[in-house]
Amino acid sequence: MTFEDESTSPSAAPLSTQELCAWLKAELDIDAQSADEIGDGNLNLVYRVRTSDGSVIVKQALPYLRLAGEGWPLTVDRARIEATALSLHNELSPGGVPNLIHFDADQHLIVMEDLRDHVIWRQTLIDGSLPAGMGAQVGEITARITLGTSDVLVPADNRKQLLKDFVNPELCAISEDLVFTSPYIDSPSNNIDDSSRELAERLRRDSELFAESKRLLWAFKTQGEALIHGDLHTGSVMVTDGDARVMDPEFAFYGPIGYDTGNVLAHLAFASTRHDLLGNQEQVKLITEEALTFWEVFVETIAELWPDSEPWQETFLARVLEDSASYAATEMIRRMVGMAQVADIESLELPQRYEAKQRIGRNARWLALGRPVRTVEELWDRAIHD
Ligand code: SR1
Ligand code: MG
Repeated sequence: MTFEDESTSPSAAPLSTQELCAWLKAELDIDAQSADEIGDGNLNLVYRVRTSDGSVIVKQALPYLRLAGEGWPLTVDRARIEATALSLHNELSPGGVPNLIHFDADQHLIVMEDLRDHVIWRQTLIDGSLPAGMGAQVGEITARITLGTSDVLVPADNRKQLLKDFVNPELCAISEDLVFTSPYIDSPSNNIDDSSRELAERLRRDSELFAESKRLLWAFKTQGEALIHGDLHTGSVMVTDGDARVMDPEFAFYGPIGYDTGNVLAHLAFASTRHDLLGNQEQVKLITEEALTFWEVFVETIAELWPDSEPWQETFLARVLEDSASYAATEMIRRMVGMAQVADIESLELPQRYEAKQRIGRNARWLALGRPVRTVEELWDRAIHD
């Protein structure tokens, strides 16, 4: 399903909760009784709306970044991208994402299923309540939505239409800047404190790493392999016993598949590093299992979907694995010194927070500049090395 963004003058004002309930009743015949803003993301407002028989989630995109306010304008087209991606992801990986109930192009509102029994995967990784098997599910979903939108499985004219539908320049520009550029320069968007100052200064002098990051930026901009999620971290996944759902695909665009897989592995490495520094070896073991099965099931699912007429599956997987190492590295670095840091590390006290950032910085450099990885075990060992 595709959606047109028909609006001409995006509203800068959030709907009040009363206006939102009235709108849901009038437009969608949803018996909305009350609404609370529950979002803690960087981009949008998110409401839980109680109805007579349950609840729904409503996400509103305003023409600026929630994190920064009106001083950082941002296209509301991100709501169309997210709704279109959710709908397509649900076709490619049924039950792998929240159900889309409605998209409104005028209000830039997405109404979707409320996953009330689920919690953010990152939270469970931090507090040790991690349900088993989530890595495997995310591996399968990632394989289905990437290979399923790639030229390997989609006829050329359909794929070209998808490429057009998912041109996402403003959100890509955020990643191009925050992931591949700012961490290596003295940028006002960086977030440096006593735990990261040394690392940030070292990064600014590291011309070899900067050159590699620039090479990866070029690949990020030019390798339109598949419709990738574009922000696939452990905060973009909701989990409960036996069920994982990938959400928030507003950064989706045609890019390198290894960007998604590398992001998942980087964020699992954050959680593992946290627990290692806190002496929770049992958690390190569980997270390692999640990381390795994420990749294993990603590979199995690719093998299951791969057509016999394409005799280069091994080359494809070797390339995605190498790219995963590279993009895990850029993600590890940007979350240590750049904007939008991660609770896995930020909630550590000093000196562990300092040690975590030093370690993650070293490991990222090894992932990016060491000889190419050949196995996921090798990738993971480098990502969590102490
Ligand atoms: C300016 S938005 C900051 C970050 O939040 C999103 O989750 C993306 O990771 C983005 O880079
Ligand atoms: Mg997000």
